[in-house]
Amino acid sequence: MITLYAAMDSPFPHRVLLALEEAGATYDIIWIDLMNKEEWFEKKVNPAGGKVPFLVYGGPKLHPGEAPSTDAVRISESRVILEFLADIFPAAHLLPSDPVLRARARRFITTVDEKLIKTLVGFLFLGALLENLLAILEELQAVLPPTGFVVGDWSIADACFIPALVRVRSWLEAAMGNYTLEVAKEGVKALHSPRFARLQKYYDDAKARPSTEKTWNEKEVKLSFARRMDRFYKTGIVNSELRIPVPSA
Ligand SMILES: N[C@@H](CCC(=O)N[C@@H](CS)C(=O)NCC(=O)O)C(=O)O
Repeated sequence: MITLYAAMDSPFPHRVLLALEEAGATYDIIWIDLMNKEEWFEKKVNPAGGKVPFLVYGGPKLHPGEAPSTDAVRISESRVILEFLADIFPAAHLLPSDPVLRARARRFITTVDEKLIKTLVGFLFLGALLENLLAILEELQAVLPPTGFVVGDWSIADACFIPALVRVRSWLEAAMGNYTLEVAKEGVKALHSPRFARLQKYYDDAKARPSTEKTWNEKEVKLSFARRMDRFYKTGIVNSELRIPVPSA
């Protein structure tokens, strides 16, 4: 029995959903509304910050409001969960067997986490320059092989990258975030330009993948993100760890 606690607009649980689909796993999802988080989630399920994703492995079927059984395995942090899934579903090859490719996949994930995610938050909420975001995407593009996914075959490195990439494209196209319409247009134009030709192909391949088709609910993600931006403009809350003075209109 696998249960994933997830939230719609967050790219982190999306990583795990992709890997579960790629593994052909049978699993339950319990959706957490981060804009209106119910107490039970932090109290009974994930006391370490009440963050998603959170995975429960083993134990009986879970319902919202219930605590997982104490003998079930409980794991937080998307990257750790992805490695766990790679271990328990070896036939799915979520990580390649070649140590060099495994190292490359993990290095790529580190760049996504340490650079792309941070820059994306800065761009969406805090006025960071579009060019900063484009520069990181270019850096990631530069290590992609000529064809295929991050290390050739699909791996957990793609699970980490695809949720951020599809969101960047979608949010820029809809000009969602704390930046001007002109900046949004500039971003869309750049991503379709020859500068990002390899990334465009990667994006097309990622979008065509059944795991992405099944898990990328663009309409719902946009609705959820709109609520998040609304909260930001009213309260200055960027995420559970960062709050700034209420931004001026
Ligand atoms: N490093 C964590 C990040 C997870 C994370 O930050 N999740 C956010 C959603 S984007 C969350 O659950 N925040 C709790 C809240 O907003 O209350 C991971 O990779 O799983």
